[in-house]
Amino acid sequence: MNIQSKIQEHNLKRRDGHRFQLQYAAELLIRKNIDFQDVVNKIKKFQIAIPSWALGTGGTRFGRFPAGGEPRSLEEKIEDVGLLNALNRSSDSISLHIPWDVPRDVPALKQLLVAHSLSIDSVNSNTFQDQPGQPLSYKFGSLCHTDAAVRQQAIEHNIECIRHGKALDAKVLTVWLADGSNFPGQQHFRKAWQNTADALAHIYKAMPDDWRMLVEYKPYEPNFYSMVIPDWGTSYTLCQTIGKNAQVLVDLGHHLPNTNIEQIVARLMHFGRLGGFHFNGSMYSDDDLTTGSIKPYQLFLIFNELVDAMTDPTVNNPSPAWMIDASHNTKDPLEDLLQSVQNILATYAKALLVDRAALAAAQLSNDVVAAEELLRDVFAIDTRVLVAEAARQLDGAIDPIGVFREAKVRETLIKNRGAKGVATGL
Ligand SMILES: [Mn+2]
Repeated sequence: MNIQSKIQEHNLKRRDGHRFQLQYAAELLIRKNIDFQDVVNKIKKFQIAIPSWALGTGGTRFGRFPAGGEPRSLEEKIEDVGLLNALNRSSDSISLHIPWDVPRDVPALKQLLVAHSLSIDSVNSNTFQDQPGQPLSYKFGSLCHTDAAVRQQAIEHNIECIRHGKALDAKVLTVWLADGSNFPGQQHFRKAWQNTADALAHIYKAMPDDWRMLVEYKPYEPNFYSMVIPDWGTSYTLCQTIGKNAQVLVDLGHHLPNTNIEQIVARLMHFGRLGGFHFNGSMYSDDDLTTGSIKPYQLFLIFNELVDAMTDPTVNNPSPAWMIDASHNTKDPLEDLLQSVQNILATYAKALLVDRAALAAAQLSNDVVAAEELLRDVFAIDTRVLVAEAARQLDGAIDPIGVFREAKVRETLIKNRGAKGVATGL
């Protein structure tokens, strides 16, 4: 299938409707003294990594209903992300999970990445499962384990991840630990923290100087009494202990209900330690739904803080790594990812439209209503046309899901790969 000709054909069909909406948006921005093309250029630059594990159908512990045509190898995962990127021009990299995505033929993979204009963004270690043939079990933890031999095995696994990542020119190691306890008294909290800090420091030393280690937190699950890294504060203290290239990773689903995530984001950027972001949507906690599907206003408030810090020259925070971390058990995984990216970019675009000088003035004079109205006004603007225009200018699709369906992508994938395939690692 030649997706590029399908995109052109489709854009031509939608040209008039797109121009009509674009004209209105451009006029609106002129009235707000905002340079339209400047906003579009910023959207074009905002690239969101796709995780290899989100390309297949996810399951719950009750069941799994495959979409069919799922990628059976790392090569096929690269092809799927290449397709997404051709459609939306905003997903130019992939996050790998080791050992699910251990690269076999590195030169061939590199060629395939170049052919699809993709790169490897990060490698994610996995010490939350036992792998076949693994000598020691992670049942009672990995980097925090009471037994030094288990900790050593987990350290070596992370170093192996760095090795695979180096071979494919990645620059980020993401560490999420399932370590914790299920019952009171089970774990010595202070010793568990110290073991984890010492082990992370070991792994950090094995990392090249231009790499970053992202330390993810999560309040509960799979352990339900305590997690060793339950919150951003614990991640932050670990990162401070390890070194400047260790930074906190915020996963939107890794918070207790009603947590003020936008404030966490602001704090971390103020301290220069927001290293990365895992986008997803949630109703309760780690639901891994489509980004922006349940609480779009919260996503906007988060982006408002991100943009505020990113445009403030006094903030010294490295450019965060943007990634999706979601799972889809009812939607077509590729359509879900296209929706997620569109929601992320449209929300980012809204945050770019906030009048920061007026907001600062309203805050300074404690004009609560004026400050809130500045945000509400921008939130109500439909910015999807700006996202579509950014994609169009880069030869992507005005309506990526529309092309995906018109080109019968899923049907073709099922024909080529089979209906029952299960994406590796899932
Ligand atoms: Mn995550």
